[in-house]
Amino acid sequence: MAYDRDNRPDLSAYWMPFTANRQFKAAPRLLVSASGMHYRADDGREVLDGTSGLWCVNAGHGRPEIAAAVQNQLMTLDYAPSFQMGHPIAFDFATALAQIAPEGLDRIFFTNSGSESVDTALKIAMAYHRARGQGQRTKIVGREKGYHGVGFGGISAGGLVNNRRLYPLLPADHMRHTHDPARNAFSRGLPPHGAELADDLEQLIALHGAETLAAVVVEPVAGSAGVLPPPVGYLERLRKICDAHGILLVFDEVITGFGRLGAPFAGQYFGVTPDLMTTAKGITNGVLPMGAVFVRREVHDAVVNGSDAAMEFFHGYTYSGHPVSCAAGLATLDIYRREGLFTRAGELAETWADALHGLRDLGLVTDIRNLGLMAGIDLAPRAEAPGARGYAAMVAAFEAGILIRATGDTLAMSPPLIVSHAQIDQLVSTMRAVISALD
Ligand code: PXG
Ligand code: PLP
Repeated sequence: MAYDRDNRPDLSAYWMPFTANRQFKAAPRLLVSASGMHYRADDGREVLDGTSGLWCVNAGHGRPEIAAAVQNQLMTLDYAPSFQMGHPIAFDFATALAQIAPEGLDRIFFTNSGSESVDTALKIAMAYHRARGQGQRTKIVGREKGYHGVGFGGISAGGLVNNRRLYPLLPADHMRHTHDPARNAFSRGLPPHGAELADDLEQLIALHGAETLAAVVVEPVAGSAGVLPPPVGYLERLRKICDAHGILLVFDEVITGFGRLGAPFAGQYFGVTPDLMTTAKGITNGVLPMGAVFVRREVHDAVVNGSDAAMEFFHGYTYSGHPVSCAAGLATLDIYRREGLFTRAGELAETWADALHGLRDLGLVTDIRNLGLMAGIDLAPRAEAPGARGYAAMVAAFEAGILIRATGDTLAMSPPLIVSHAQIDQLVSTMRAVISALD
């Protein structure tokens, strides 16, 4: 059935995720099709995708190569059991991922989402320590403002209060976040100040004892919290402290993975290699659910060779390594490679930064941050109504023909890596008009 403004679906049954349901259903925004850099809304308008969907459609929409690979796989082997049985394309996809992975992270565990990747990585970290006789290492260190999905492991490591406050959590503690507009406002790229915040980890070690800590989990660039690039030297410092205390370092690359910064992964961009890396989203260009945990070979070997049990690791999903998702993933990697999309964000980064920082004269704008093809713009909150101005900006931007994200009063953009210079201009000039018109 073709939907349009006069022929809308019944909205009542679907309980929408991370959505103000009552507000949305009173004034819905429906997307009905997509191609290349654009969505089409149900009133027929084209909307330029400034967010790669939800940070996932890195090669743009409606790629025929992916559609063909998916159709072919569906008709060849639509599903096969993932436990105690294998199918070739899952092995092929893992091999292809290992080839683009940061140095040494060449063992791959498949999941279906970023949330599952994070929970899986935490279990691997704990299994690793146990296999080495350090089973008391079960606590997790995360960071304020961190987003690691919505599983119980991910919300425990995460640092967003609304995602945590209602639930019992796993043992975890948190470093301070690195957002410091007083010292770093309007930095281009990495903020100069704040590497010393990594020393919070030393304090948590002093408080808890290193022998109780399993893993430190951070986004190399915090995404959901409003695009927070790490201070110069910060990630290096975390790596050093983890090494000194036998704590595993997990980079959550669900957003930064697959070319967002101008390298396949942020670990490569920063020259800092984690022990585990969680991914999802761009792994299939967002077209089918899939995630993967990349594991340093020694960590894998310690678990897999460190146990006499026939089954070394009691974990997995019905759809781990789903053949159709693997087909989508292999076709996606082909596109990324063939079209140079792993490095395109680096080629555009200066243009992107110039265009964005051109907005700094707007009275409501209190900070602008950028890295690769990510951007965060902070607006001064309305008195007594935090988040209202950001939400109004998102709605106005959509009406003006661009899709952006708002988290509180921070506006985020992360366009597909195929974005043109003219489309960058359109995104930023529309943002200028939208922000200028806000009350
Ligand atoms: N880790 C990170 C770093 C993420 O950004 C997840 C884990 C969870 O992935 P799944 O696939 O379970 O959603 C994410 C997801 C936004 C936004 O605009 C961000 C995400 C998802 C939806 C919206 O802030 N990140
Ligand atoms: N709940 C029940 C009753 C199940 O049988 C299963 C899987 O067999 C699950 C949950 C887990 O589902 P999944 O493997 O898709 O995560």
